Amino acid sequence: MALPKFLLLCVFVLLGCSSMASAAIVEHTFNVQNLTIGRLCQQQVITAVNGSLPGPTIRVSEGDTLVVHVFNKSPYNLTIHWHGIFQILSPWADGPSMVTQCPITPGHKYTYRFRIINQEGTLWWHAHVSWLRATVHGALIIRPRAGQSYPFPKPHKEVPIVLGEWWNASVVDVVNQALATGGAPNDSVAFTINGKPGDLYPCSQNQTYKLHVQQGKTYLLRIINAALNNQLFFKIANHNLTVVAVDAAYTTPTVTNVVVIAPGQTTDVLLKANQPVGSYYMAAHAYVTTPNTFDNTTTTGIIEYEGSNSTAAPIMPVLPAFNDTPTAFTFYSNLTSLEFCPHWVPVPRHVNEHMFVTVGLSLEPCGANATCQGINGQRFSASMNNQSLELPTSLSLLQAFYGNVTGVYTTDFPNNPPVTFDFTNTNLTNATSLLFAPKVTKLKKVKFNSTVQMVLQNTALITTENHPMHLHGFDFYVLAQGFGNYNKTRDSKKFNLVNPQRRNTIAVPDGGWAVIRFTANNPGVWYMHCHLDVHLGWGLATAFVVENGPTPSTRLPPPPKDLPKC
Ligand SMILES: *[C@@H]1O[C@H](CO)[C@@H](O)[C@H](O)[C@H]1NC(C)=O
Ligand SMILES: *[C@@H]1O[C@H](CO)[C@@H](O)[C@H](O)[C@H]1NC(C)=O
Ligand SMILES: *[C@@H]1O[C@H](CO)[C@@H](O)[C@H](O)[C@H]1NC(C)=O
Ligand SMILES: *[C@@H]1O[C@H](CO)[C@@H](O)[C@H](O)[C@H]1NC(C)=O
Ligand SMILES: *[C@@H]1O[C@H](CO)[C@@H](O)[C@H](O)[C@H]1NC(C)=O
Ligand SMILES: *[C@@H]1O[C@H](CO)[C@@H](O)[C@H](O)[C@H]1NC(C)=O
Ligand SMILES: *[C@@H]1O[C@H](CO)[C@@H](O)[C@H](O)[C@H]1NC(C)=O
Ligand SMILES: *[C@@H]1O[C@H](CO)[C@@H](O)[C@H](O)[C@H]1NC(C)=O
Ligand SMILES: *[C@@H]1O[C@H](CO)[C@@H](O)[C@H](O)[C@H]1NC(C)=O
Ligand SMILES: *[C@@H]1O[C@H](CO)[C@@H](O)[C@H](O)[C@H]1NC(C)=O
Ligand SMILES: *[C@@H]1O[C@H](CO)[C@@H](O)[C@H](O)[C@H]1NC(C)=O
Ligand SMILES: *[C@@H]1O[C@H](CO)[C@@H](O)[C@H](O)[C@H]1NC(C)=O
Ligand SMILES: [Cu+2]
Repeated sequence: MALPKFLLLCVFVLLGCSSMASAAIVEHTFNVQNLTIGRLCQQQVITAVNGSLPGPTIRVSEGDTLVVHVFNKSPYNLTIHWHGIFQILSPWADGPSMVTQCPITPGHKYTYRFRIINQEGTLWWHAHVSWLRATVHGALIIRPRAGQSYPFPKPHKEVPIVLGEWWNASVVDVVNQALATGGAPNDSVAFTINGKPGDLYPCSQNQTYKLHVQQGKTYLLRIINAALNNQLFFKIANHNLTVVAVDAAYTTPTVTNVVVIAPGQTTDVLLKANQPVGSYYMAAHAYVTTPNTFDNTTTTGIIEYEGSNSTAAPIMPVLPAFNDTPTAFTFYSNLTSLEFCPHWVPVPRHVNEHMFVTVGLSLEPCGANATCQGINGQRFSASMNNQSLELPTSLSLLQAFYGNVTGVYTTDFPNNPPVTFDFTNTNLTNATSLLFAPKVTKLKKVKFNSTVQMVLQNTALITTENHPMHLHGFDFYVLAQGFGNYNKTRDSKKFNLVNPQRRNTIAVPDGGWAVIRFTANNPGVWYMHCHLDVHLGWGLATAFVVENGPTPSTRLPPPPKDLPKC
């Protein structure tokens, strides 16, 4: 890509003198309730917000305060997470069930209230209990505050592209059945673009997302992967895309013809309508490397140029093979952050906490009366450093931290795995002595403002797999990533300490590793977990307990009066 050199740094414009415009309070009401919708030749009852799938798009400007009144009129316990929001001194609004709050029980309400500062771009909101986020989700778009602009030419239009995953069943039933049997849950039957499967699926001709474009104009697509359990390749026939941001952090503009996106991640791309007038498919299917069965279907939407013959068949892109790890790795590893943009911060140089954390699948011993349909007659589990997280049931972790309540969690999450072995050697896939992970509630406690570096190392236990690891409350820098076992001497030389990509969710390479670094400058309890819901439910998670700082403005505030009780 032959971009002028200056474009590789942040170039932004201050327009006029209106940058002092006062921050607004943006208020929404979420009615969360049953919605019956027709998909794939049948009627299905789903849980949805305000009667739509995806739910409402929230638009704010950086500096605004967002207030969302959530009325749970669904039959399920519910919480909402504001994925990627820093929640500075507002951890009570973060949302993961039993981590920062007890769930909102059916018939009750809770108001999430928080200020959005020092971040802009595409984020999203979703349910954070059971598998409800499959249908309870939507875009959360943070624009630059008044008087500021994007570090790229203003697009003609901005379009959220929410990628989802569909079951012809209640998703709560699907996960509950898996948890009851100890086996893997049923695969989904479709992927969706803005709630619609697209015309490759039966009965879906009129359920195909369509984007009308004008030749010569540029569109900002804000792509969100809201799928539960699958990373996705996304492509538009005959068009290149320019990546300008990921996870609400600007990137060096990078031209690509394919996007790979993991659940939890967002990718902002510029689409230039520079092709002959016509219709072009956008399409997505899974990026999967495990030997298991998976949803191998393809979702489509249509880019239709003004003046095109809409009865002609759109041109279809050729998606990478499902297991095309080289393409995924090239895309993921080539991104860098755009230096000196608004909200950009230099990489912290001094590390206080060095952690080496294995991530992967595990087993839970088959209990006396349990059904055990995992492998080897046991139950599936998943773990970090061989600890499989079990959430409390009577008090959230954050309430326990705030109230000094003992017996809810311990702070002995280990900085290293209990055994060092050849982590990615597939000969050890079935090594019984390494497979079983205890069910515990071990968290990692860190001092306020300390800098944490974590090597995330995938294991080959049961199977290697690309796990998208998400951290609540903070963005981290991704210093390096690679395949095989991380080697400190060799791989620390590869660290990008100048302009590494900044994210809240990192897809740790299949059978490989990634090194992340962040400064824990916000007190609270911050969940860290795999964003494949199947693995989250199996315990691939822990949390950081970030202690209070020295001043009133660095201490955890009391909970809001309406915080749900267990
Ligand atoms: C919502 O849907 C569930 C599952 O189909 C059903 O059990 C429940 O009765 C419905 N609730 C309402 C209020 O319609
Ligand atoms: C969509 O198509 C189906 C048949 O495939 C039809 O039953 C349904 O009424 C159509 N819906 C709309 C909104 O046109
Ligand atoms: C896409 O980018 C590649 C590499 O820069 C270039 O060779 C190709 O012509 C571009 N395609 C379109 C449709 O612009
Ligand atoms: C990596 O990104 C840069 C722009 O930052 C681009 O010039 C280069 O072609 C990309 N390389 C690959 C292999 O995609
Ligand atoms: C998807 O999987 C099914 C069943 O395993 C198989 O019959 C079908 O050919 C596969 N489709 C694609 C596109 O790979
Ligand atoms: C539109 O496309 C259809 C199918 O390819 C063709 O039959 C028809 O003549 C076209 N109409 C125009 C106005 O080009
Ligand atoms: C297994 O079932 C028996 C009979 O219902 C019961 O007495 C026993 O407590 C159960 N054991 C466990 C571990 O649940
Ligand atoms: C928790 O303990 C800290 C330090 O001992 C103390 O300052 C704080 O007041 C206690 N909080 C509660 C709610 O008891
Ligand atoms: C796996 O085991 C086979 C046979 O025991 C051996 O030849 C091979 O070198 C092993 N692979 C690794 C990566 O250790
Ligand atoms: C591990 O065990 C499973 C059966 O439990 C078997 O299918 C698989 O081939 C084994 N894998 C290796 C690498 O030995
Ligand atoms: C956090 O640490 C940095 C240096 O690492 C320091 O500049 C900053 O003032 C500290 N912040 C607070 C609130 O203590
Ligand atoms: C819903 O939440 C309440 C309050 O925490 C809890 O008692 C109940 O067991 C939960 N129900 C389910 C199905 O998890
Ligand atoms: Cu995972």
